[in-house]
Amino acid sequence: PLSRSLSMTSLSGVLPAWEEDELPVEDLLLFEVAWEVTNKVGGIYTVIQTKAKITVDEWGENYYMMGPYFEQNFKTQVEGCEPPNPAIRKAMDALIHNGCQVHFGRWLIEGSPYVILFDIGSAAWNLDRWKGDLWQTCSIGLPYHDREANDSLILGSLIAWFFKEVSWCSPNVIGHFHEWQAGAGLILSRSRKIPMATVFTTHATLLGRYLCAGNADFYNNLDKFNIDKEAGERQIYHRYCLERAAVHCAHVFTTVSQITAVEANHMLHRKPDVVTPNGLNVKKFSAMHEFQNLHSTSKIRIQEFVRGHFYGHLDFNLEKTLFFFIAGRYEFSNKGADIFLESLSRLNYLLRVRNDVTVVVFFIMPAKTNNFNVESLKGQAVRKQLWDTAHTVKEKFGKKLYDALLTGTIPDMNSILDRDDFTIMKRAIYATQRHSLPPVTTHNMLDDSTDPILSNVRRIGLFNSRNDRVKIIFHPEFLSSTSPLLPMDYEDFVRGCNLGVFPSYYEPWGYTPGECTVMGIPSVTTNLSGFGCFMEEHVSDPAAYGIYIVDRRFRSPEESCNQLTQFMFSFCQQSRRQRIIQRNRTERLSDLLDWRYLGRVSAWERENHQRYTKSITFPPQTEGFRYPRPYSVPPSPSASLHSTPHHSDVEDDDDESYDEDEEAERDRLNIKAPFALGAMPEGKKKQPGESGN
Ligand code: G6P
Ligand code: 1S3
Repeated sequence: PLSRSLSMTSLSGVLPAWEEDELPVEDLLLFEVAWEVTNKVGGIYTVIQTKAKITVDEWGENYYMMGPYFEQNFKTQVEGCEPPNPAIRKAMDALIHNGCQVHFGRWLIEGSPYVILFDIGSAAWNLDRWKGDLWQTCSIGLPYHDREANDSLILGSLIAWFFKEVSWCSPNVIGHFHEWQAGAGLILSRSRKIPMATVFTTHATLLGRYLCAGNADFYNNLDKFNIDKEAGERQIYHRYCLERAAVHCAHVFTTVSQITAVEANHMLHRKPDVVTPNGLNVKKFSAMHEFQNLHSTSKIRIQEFVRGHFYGHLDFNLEKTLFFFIAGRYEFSNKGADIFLESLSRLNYLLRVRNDVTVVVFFIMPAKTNNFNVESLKGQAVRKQLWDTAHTVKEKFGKKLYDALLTGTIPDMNSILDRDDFTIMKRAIYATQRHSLPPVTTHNMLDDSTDPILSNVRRIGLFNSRNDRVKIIFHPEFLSSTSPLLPMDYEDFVRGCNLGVFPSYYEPWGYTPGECTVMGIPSVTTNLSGFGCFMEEHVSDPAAYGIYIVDRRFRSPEESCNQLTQFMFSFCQQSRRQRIIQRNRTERLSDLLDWRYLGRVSAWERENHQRYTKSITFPPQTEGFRYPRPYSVPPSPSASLHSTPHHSDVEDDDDESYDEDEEAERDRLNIKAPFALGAMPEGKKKQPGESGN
């Protein structure tokens, strides 16, 4: 398996020729190029970071990631070292001797991959010359004011230069470039006829993102857009040209989902050769209940935060409170925050008239802020003070009780606390009085009046008032365990929530629901996201597994909103026991999202084995397997609450004796062809709704 059916002969002046001879992996160098190497901006960071371990396991010292150098990132995430390969040392030296800074080290993530980072600032003096080169080569001009495009050209020029140097010593080079910011490196490498194999992966098309954010009816008009005109009107024509040129220069073009493959065909005029769904680095626990325990521990921490945030207004029962959240890049309509808010206002109405559940909804989307607001910080301080007071009084009470018991007496409970103790407690309670509602946002927003989330909250009137059953907390910053307000990292936070809600309109893949799945947390996604389509294809009854797929493709926004409201309302009607069963099922899908499985069908295997050999047809990667409907779901939906674990009329919230592992095991055994890594079962594809029983 460690060989590649690929061989390249460098023919000066022409593109590399490929033969069928086997080349062992030891003779190949694989470089993965992305703007987000050691640099977290969005989803691509998650792709390369989670894939690192499995790639290093296979490619060892022959795998390198390349990206821009940022001093702070390097200092905090990279351990500098010497390159083990003399060809790389030599190529780096060639750049360094010409005044460009290049840094080498191991990225301190799982797998510790080697990284080569190029200092853009140190090479910026070449910008005008390199712009000229780009123009001469492919007639793409970059305007001076687009810093991002200029930086991507500097990075691309450095990388193409580096590849040229490497190719003198090591002829078998593969370059995998992600997204348009890395595209210039590919274009220049190809135009300079550097003998190397190239792959370009798009994680979203520039035009798709812009058109959707502008509220275009995108999917119904894919073939009707005048793409040059649209790009020009949005002042991204030069970026679009870089993207399209990279797509057409690459030997292999890939994307992350079928839906984006269709989009790319229309927006970039090339059909991707292969679709490579995004995976995760899944860690399995030996016992089922371990991840349930983690949910419980993290939930307690979120409850603590909520106690502080709602001080003085804590008239809802935290035991009957569910935590929902949405997280990601702040693209209000692309990420579906618009229909989410609308559905929340409808859910609020339904819960007020029909249910005693409260839902606290977190919006974790970074926006421009001027730090935390005083009211939010005060809330946590008040909670801490109440905790300290309770603790002091408890200590005093305990000591007096202990002394009394030592003397063989039971103390008079009415006099065990003195007047001072009561004074302290009364003062603590007085401190919890507030004259304003608990804040919707945790930070001082710079664009408060025009912010889309806040504007919509004002429109629907969800201000955290006492009679609202849906409460909103907008945290416009990514989470961090060092935050003074909500000191949790993202993973712990997700584990503590009950439902992730990601009703995206534009989502080439969508890591957020996948991350929920591998942690056993149910989520809402859509049939316009790569993840949602992937789940629809591979799971017979996704909702039974805690994957609710909103139809945003064939329904109107109003209907989608109603469907989302219904999903959330049904979720609120589940008992604790039902939620536990559902979490077990959700977690069981994690194998499907494991890189160890998805990596097997990655572009590399296909490209190297097929593209340049005789066979260039790409069969669908995961066809042949479909998760059956769980055994414990009654075969007819009419017999149960639709798509939720079997419904019991008995309120069993406190039934902690329920053996969830046993039920999970029964469901697992029912999957006749267990989804074993490396052994993809063949077989008839099940039709939607077909029972696995
Ligand atoms: C886990 C824990 C249980 C806890 C439950 C809360 O399953 O093992 O002890 O009661 O989480 O679940 P909930 O859905 O109410 O957050
Ligand atoms: C993109 O990041 P985004 O959130 O801007 O790439 C991700 C990784 O492939 C993908 O999951 C996401 O849908 C895209 O949008």
